Amino acid sequence: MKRMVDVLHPNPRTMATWVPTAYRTHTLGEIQQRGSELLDQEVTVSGFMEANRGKGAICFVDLRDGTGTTQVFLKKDNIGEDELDMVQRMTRESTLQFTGIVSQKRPPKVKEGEPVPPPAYEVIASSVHVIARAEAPLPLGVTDTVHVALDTRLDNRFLDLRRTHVNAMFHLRGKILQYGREALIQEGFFETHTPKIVATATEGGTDLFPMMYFDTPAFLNQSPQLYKQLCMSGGLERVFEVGPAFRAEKHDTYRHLNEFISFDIECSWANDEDVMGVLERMIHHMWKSVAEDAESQAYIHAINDYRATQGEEPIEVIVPELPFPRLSYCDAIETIQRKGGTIEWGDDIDAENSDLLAEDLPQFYFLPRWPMDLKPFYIHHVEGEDGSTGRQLSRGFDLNFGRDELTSGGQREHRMDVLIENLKAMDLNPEEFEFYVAGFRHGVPPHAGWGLGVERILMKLTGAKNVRETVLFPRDRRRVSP
Ligand code: AMO
Repeated sequence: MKRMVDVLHPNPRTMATWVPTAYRTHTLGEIQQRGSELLDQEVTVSGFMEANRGKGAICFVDLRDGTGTTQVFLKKDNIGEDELDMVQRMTRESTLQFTGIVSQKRPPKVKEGEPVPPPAYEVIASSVHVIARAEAPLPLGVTDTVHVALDTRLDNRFLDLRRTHVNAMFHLRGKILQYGREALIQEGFFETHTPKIVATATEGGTDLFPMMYFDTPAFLNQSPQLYKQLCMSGGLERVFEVGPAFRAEKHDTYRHLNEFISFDIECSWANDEDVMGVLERMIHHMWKSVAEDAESQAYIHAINDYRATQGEEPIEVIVPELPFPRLSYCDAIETIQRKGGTIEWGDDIDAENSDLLAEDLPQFYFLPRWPMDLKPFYIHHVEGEDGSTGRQLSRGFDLNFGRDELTSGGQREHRMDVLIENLKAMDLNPEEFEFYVAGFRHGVPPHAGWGLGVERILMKLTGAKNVRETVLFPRDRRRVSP
C-alpha cells in the first residue's frame, strides 16, 4: 500500500542541505522533491526495502530512507539476471544500495474531476549492493497498519521506529525541545547541566534509586532542583536544563515513568507569576512553531494518517491564547465540590477530580497557590494566611493540560532561617542538606522556576494515550531493557 504521507505531504526535511555521504549521493526525499532537476542523472541511493514486486525480467522495489520513499525499477537488460534474481528474493526491510538514473514515473490514471497528483520520480537501477539482509519473519510489520500491542512494539523498538508515524513522533520530540530552547534563549536563559549522581533526596525521601559511588552510598537524582537553585546563588540568573530525572515510584500508569526528561528553568529576581509567564510564552512558541513549520506539520500529518487507519480522530494543534487561564487551588477545590467530586481543602487533586476541572478547562491552565503542606520544603510561603481557612498557602503552582499535570514550579524560599524551618517541618535533617543550605548563607537573590515533563507535553501534542509512546526506550517498573 502506498502511504498517504509520501503522496500528500512530501517531506520538507529534504529542503535542508544534505551533503552526499559514502553510501548515497542523494536522499530519497530529495529525488521526489528535486526530481525534475535530477532527470537523467546518475544517483546512488540507499535504504530499507519495504516491498518488491514483479517476476521474470523486471522488478519494482519500494525503498525507504529517513526522508521518504522512492521506487527503484530493475530490468534484466540493465542490471543482469543474477542481480535481478537476488533482489526478487530479497527479504523485506533489508538495506540495499542502488545506483541508477532518475526518471519520471508514468503518471497514474485519474478519473475525470479528480486532482492530478504531482509528478513522481523513480530510479532505474544499473547496479545493486546488498548492505544487510533482514532475517525473516519480522517480529513486527513496518508498513502494515495492523494494531500491535505496545509491549510488542517496545520489545522490538528498533523496528517500531521504522514505522512512519512512530518515526514522526521522535522528530516532533526533537522539534519541541528545539522550540523550547529557542523561546528561553530569546528571554536570556542559557542551557546548563547539573549532576545526576547525588548524595541526598531532592523531591522527597522514598522514591530514590540507590547506587554505590565507589565506597559511598549515593542516588540517581530525582530532579535538578537543588543544584539549579545553587546556580541562582552563584549569580547565573537565568538557567535551563533538559536532562533525565529518576524516580523509583511504583506507579504503573499511562503517565508515569521511572526515568523521564525534565525541562527545568530557574530564574533570579523573579516570583511565581513571573516564571508562569516564561512557561506560557514558551509553550505558546512551541505550539505556534509546530502549527507554522512545514516540517513539524509533515510529522503531525504522518501521525494523523496513521490515526485515520485506526479509526481515530486527527489531532489538531490549537495554538493556545495568552495568558493561560489561572484557577487558584482554593477555587479548584470549590469547583470540584460544586461538581460533586469528593475532595477537602488540603487534599491533592487526583486525576479523577482533575477531570471535573478539565470539563471547563480542556487545554492548558495554571493551578497557582497550593497549600504549603502539599508542596516541597523549597517552596516560598504566601505571606499571611488564607482568610477563609486560616491555612498556609504557598507560591507553588502546577500547569495542567486537561486532566494531566505537565509542570510544577514556584517561587523558592530564599531566607535561610525559614528554609531550615521548612526542612525540619517536613521531617528532613538540615545537616544532610548542608551543601544546599550553604548556598543561602552568603546572600542569594529571590528566585523561582519550574520543571516540565517532556514526555507529558509530547503526549498532549501528539494525542498519545501513553507516555511510553513518546520515549525511545522507556524505563518503567517492568522494563529496563531494551
Ligand atoms: P515534579 O516532581 O512535579 O516537580 O516534576 C515536574 C514535572 O515532571 C513530570 N514528572 C513525571 N513525568 C513522568 N513520570 C514521572 N514519574 C514524573 N514525575 C514528574 C511531570 C511534572 O509536572 N523540582 C520540581 C519542579 C520545580 O519546582 O522546578 C519537580 O521536580 O510533568
